[in-house]
Amino acid sequence: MRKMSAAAVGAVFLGISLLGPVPSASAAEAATCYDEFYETALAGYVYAYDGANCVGQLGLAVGNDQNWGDSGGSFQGSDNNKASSILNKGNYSEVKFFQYPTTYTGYNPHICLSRAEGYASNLSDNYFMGERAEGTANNNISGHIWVDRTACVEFAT
Ligand SMILES: [Ca+2]
Ligand SMILES: [Ca+2]
Repeated sequence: MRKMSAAAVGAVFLGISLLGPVPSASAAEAATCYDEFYETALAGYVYAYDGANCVGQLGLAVGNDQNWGDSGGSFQGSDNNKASSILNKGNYSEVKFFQYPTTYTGYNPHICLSRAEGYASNLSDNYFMGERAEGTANNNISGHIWVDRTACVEFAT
């Protein structure tokens, strides 16, 4: 059900896009993750935000949170399927974000964010596994773990 609602949001977004492109000037005027947040982010943590450009912090985590929809860990309840921008200032190199909680035993697409990349300011143009058919990571992340670089197939940019 929750994935249906994410798809509905995407459909609305596509509808808006048909009316005309959103002026890129509005994005240029907005703060970026770097300007506003990366410099002051705590070393060792991964952050997630409800809005683009690191606006509307959902939470931050020094460790793993394998289910963003449960009542434990750094991300809980309504944090599930809500992240629209992410930031990695961790001491480990990569954070692997999953479409479903990691306890899910079926196919679970992911996207990774490296410390070197630092942040992804708008997940709406980042697709799980780098494949458009997998769907955008925007409002669709349900868990994360810290991993070695070799554990990732696709990286957010
Ligand atoms: Ca969001
Ligand atoms: Ca959690």
